[in-house]
Amino acid sequence: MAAIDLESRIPNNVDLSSDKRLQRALEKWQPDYLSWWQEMGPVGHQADDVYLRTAISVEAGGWANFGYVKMPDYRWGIFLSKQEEDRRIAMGDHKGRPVWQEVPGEHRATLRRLIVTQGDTEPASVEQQRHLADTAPSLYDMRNLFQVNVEEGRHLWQMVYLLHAFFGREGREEAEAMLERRSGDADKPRILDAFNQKCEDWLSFFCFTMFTDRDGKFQLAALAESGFDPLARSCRFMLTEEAHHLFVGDTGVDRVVRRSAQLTKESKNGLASELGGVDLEVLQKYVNYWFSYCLDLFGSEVSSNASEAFAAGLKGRFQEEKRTDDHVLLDAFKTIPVMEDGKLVDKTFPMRQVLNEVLREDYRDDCAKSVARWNKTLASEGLDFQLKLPSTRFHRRQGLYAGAHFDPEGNPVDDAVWEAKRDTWLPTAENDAFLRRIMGQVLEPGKMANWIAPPRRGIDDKAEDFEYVRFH
Ligand code: BYC
Ligand code: FE
Ligand code: FE
Repeated sequence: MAAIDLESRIPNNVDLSSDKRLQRALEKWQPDYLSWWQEMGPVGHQADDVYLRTAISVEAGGWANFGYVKMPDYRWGIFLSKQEEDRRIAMGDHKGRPVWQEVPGEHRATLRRLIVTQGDTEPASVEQQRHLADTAPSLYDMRNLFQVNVEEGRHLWQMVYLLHAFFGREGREEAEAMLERRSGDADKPRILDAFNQKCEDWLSFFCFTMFTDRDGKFQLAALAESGFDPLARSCRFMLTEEAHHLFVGDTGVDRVVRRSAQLTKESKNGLASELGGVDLEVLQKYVNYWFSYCLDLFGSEVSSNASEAFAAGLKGRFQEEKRTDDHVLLDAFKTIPVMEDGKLVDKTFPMRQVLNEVLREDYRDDCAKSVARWNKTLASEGLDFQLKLPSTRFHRRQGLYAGAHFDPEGNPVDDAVWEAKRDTWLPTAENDAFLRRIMGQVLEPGKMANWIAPPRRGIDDKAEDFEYVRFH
């Protein structure tokens, strides 16, 4: 593996200096990226010193290097995890053959589409989160927001490297287009729906990092199994950073849950909102909203795209190599309920056609573990309220269930029931407005907004009143 080159304009471990054409092309993209960051990155804090970690090596611990950095000076680099010797394709029609170090010609279009879709989500999330510092509940949280933002920026670099290095002129054009699309823009939206939704309050931010970044975990894990080795190695390293994003979301929701429980108990009528907190029923609605949008990110239950990507060895299942089946899946089947004449009827499909659903179920089970932890928090505060994940059929915009309405238990309901109930299942404009009212910015080191409990410990073991952001 190439040594880490931290001195060059683009820190990397891909031996960029030995490929002058590629290096020049990426150095040409770099100022465009930086202008995008200035224009669409965190608003109002580009000159502040933020206590950030920067990836400087792919060795254990080498990616957790802490220090004060102004965000535009963050060293966005390209890091691939170590090359595995004699690595073989783990699944599909080419199973057992050596992995590719170059793009296999016949799979070029499929691979490009996967990389572009992955890449597009990274800047999209930065755009969605750009105003959140204005209402940060503490310096600790503001710092975590910025950490997530700079790392999503680095994830874009990682995909842009692959496009530039392996896809020629088309790849360079795709890299430019990454900086032209805008989250929520009517004319040039981001590719996937959840990345065009507003994320303007901190409960939404925690749900986003809990549920949307978790889609990232599962998609990256599936691409980490890719037979296209540079993609697999990119995703493997990105996953190490992703763990912190998930921590921010999972513990963020948990802290809201704890505080809501406390305020519920203290209030006269058993409503946290009386004391400026988030009611647990309202919290449940945000869980419903973000979980359902994120389920859509897995694509349709029955998908020929997914089937082809698996057959070609480009995208595996979650932890493909740990599974004990044949990894070819030509003799495997899966039964899924489909809608027929307004009723759910079980239908059996060849396994390769329903791999999006297989990944979505693994994702759902992972989400359920966090919900169980939040419910433990509620119990430890003495409340018997329980949060629940809705059915994977609830409020879907993509796939088999998109055309019909379902209640959170997954039962089909007609339009009238849906209209009557939707405001009890999903956030309303009033809920959004209430969150905006209670969420004011808190800048004093060690202080925490009223609606959220403090974290268990600081970042990098810092004391509670550590100055995670120094303002200029
Ligand atoms: N919104 O066969 P189908 C992350 C389109 S998150 C809009 O059902 P397929 C991160 C689809 O593109 C991880 N459109 O789906 C998290 C297709 O369009 P075309 C991101 C959608 O292809 C937080 C058509 O519908 N990575 O990293 O099997 C912060 C039929 O598609 C949606 C990836 O997604 C949707 N939700 O699966 C920062 C990995 N769903 O081509 C970062 C790469 C589907 O017919 N992407 N469509 O025009 C993929 O593996 C696949 O493209 C998908 C879709 C899983 C997304
Ligand atoms: Fe990412
Ligand atoms: Fe992330």
